Amino acid sequence: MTEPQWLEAWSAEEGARRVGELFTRSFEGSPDGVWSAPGRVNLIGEHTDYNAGLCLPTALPHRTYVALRPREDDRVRLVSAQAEGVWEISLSDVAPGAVTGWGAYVSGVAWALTQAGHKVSGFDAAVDSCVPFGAGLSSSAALEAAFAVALDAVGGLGLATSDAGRAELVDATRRAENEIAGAPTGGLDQSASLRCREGYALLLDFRPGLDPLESAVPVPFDLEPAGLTLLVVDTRAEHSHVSGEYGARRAACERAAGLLGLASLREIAPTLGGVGLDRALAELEPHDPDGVLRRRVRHVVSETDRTARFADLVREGRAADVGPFMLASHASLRDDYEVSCRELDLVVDTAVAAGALGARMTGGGFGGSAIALVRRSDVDTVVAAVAGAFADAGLTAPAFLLAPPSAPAA
Ligand code: GAF
Repeated sequence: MTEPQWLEAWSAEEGARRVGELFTRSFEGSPDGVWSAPGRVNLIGEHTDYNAGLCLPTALPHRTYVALRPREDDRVRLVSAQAEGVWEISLSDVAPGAVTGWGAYVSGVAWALTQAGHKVSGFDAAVDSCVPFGAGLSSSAALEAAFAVALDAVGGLGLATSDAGRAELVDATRRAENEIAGAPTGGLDQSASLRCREGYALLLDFRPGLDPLESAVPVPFDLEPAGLTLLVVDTRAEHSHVSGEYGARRAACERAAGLLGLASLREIAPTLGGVGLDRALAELEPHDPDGVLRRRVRHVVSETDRTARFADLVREGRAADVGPFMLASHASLRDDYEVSCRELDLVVDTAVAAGALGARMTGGGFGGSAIALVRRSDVDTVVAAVAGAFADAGLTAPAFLLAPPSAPAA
């Protein structure tokens, strides 16, 4: 069998060298600076962000790098090591529905900052990334967040220097993705890329109106003392959130909340003293002949509960005990939310059979990546078992990453 493929993160120096050279080859002169932002893994709390629920991501060591120089006019010119040619637009032409291609994620950030009242000029920029693309590890959010901190710095906006300011940058990057790139995502990925901290997971609470201290609470996440590690498996089954399935899940949740007369499904959470789950499911029954709405609701409500309990265990230094919550999350996403796929299920089943303490899909699903909590001494065994299972099933070979909780956009 061929050797398993590991995706290593670049050092900051390598990332800066790559985009610096690409900038100089593509545009005259040098960039004003280099900025970068990480992809993320979500430990638990999936499809809860757009339901005002809880999520618990960490930032990856894998980052997207941007070398940028502002311009006098409002022209944007972009090159990427991952794309052909120069992507160009004038900022005055950026509007919902008017932009196509990967530059939508970038020009959308400039547009959203302008909408929020900031002055943003045009720019030339070069991009390169070691965040695997289309792998459910937030390569889009890493791109948006790297540009958010770059435009913040060259425009002297001063937002990236405080967590409250970073929360504003999250809003801008989320609007870029929703309104300009057209992906109806919920803000988890942008929050993780801009607000996570090295050595910590971030307990995100998406109830509207919370102040920054309440909406993102860092939770120390150090697996070393327990002899554990977090293994990420990129299944190579590509996914996209611009496609209809993600939007359909979101629409079903909004419909269920509307039928129940609630602002969001979070109000069902037992811990908030809102309506109980059983009562909500009974109320939905007459509107839900095939049971789909009730399954979606059951996932969302139980997932926020699992996330709170997972975070409590981590706070108590009991990360070795979170495995059952990971497995329950995966089962709920597979059976009730129906966003898993054959490749993700194969990783989870194989990793657990080979000794992982827990495993689950991470991110939006329909492809992408899974995570496994593994004793350090078992990593090679689990990796070999997963690679072998993919080969036996005739699937494209997966790739593997290690995910120590890393630093945010800077
Ligand atoms: C994707 C989305 F971008 C997030 O907003 C979130 O909904 C996630 O899927 C599922 O938890 O990553």
